Amino acid sequence: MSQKILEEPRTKTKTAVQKPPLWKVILLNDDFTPREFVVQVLKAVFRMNDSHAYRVMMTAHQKGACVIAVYTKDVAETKAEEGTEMGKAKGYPLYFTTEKEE
Ligand code: TYC
Repeated sequence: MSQKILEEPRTKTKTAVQKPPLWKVILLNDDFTPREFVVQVLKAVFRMNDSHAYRVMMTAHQKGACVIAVYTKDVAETKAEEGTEMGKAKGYPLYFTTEKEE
């Protein structure tokens, strides 16, 4: 009959679970993009409802910029590009940027 010998591992490995770093998407104000269009883009790209989109737009309008949300790097960059491109397609200087969250 075979017998299994159970041995304690001699070393223990601690595996630290790394959270992926998050990136902020930031909306920048400009003097030309119509407010209503900014709201439309926020709803389409960032899945915001009317009142949330309006509040974010007004914060950027009054303060110069507004953090919209945080995502993994790829998603943040893709969404920022999508929003910026929607403005560009209409000839507006609407601009979304990304920044690593510390
Ligand atoms: N400032 C713009 C206007 O007065 C509206 C606007 C708001 C544009 C927020 C960009 O991120 C922005 N028409």
